[in-house]
Amino acid sequence: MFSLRLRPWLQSGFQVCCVSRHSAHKLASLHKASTLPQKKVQSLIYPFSQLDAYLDRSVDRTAFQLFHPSVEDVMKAEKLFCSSSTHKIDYHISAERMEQIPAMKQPEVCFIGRSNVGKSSLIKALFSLAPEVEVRVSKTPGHTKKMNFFKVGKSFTLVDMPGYGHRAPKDFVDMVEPYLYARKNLARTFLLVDGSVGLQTADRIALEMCEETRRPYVMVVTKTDKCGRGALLTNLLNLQDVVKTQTTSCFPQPFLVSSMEFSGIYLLRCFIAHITGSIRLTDTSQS
Ligand SMILES: Nc1nc2c(ncn2[C@@H]2O[C@H](COP(=O)(O)OP(=O)(O)O)[C@@H](O)[C@H]2O)c(=O)[nH]1
Ligand SMILES: [Mg+2]
Repeated sequence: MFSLRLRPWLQSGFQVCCVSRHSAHKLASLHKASTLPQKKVQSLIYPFSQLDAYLDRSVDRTAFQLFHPSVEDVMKAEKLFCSSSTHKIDYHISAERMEQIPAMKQPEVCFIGRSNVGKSSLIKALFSLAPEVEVRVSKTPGHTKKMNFFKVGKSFTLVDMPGYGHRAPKDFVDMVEPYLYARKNLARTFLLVDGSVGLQTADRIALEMCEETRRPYVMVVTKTDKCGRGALLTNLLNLQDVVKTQTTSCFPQPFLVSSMEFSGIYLLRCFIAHITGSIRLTDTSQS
């Protein structure tokens, strides 16, 4: 089913046009990735498809594929992540306190998670079609000490939050928590957990805090390239169980991403475009 839908789009010359002095990652655009074998392309777009075959038949797959846009929609969303003279993607401001952040009209999405979970790397991958946008990726935990705001044209703002946990609990209490409670235009929070180590105590605390705010949030499972399939599946099913039994504001579908291998990046772009009202999905049926 996938092949019938994917190939015509990828071969039709439908291209996302990005003009940049900096060179983009070779997988930044789905169109470029399409030169890879079909199965690989499918797992890059829909990472769950790669795990599906290894799950017991008794496991309910519905929650893993709630958001399953067509390739056409994924392509449409990709355009939004390209900078142009009329649609500038750029670093906007940094702030250490809520009072320092100006009110903004456009919807906002923020990325939270433990230090080193891969927040900045994920944002860098999302913005890889605009490689001139500077997103700092740290080698040492706790690098991001400020809330960093990035504007995506007039469509939405994306916020890289300071990490919590190791060496940075204060930043979290001082910045992240007040932001999650008070930010009016916050459309979605993305809570990142490291797929190679599974849910940690600090992740559970963040999850509880997200629940307390009662604002919609989504789990993103990072670094899916880093561990074996068995460990990833165990961590994913454990997380899924927690989401199902202990949350009310969490979107039931966890998003699987590898910023290193680019899997899940296209789907996440499409989800962000969708929930910020930046694109209208043409087809939400299974592809
Ligand atoms: N293998 C692998 N490593 C990653 C991935 N994403 C981030 N990393 C590494 O994890 C470390 C922390 O990443 P960073 O994005 O700075 O985390 P942050 O503190 O949450 O912003 C860096 O050394 C990254 O290179 C990924 O998808 N796969
Ligand atoms: Mg960071």
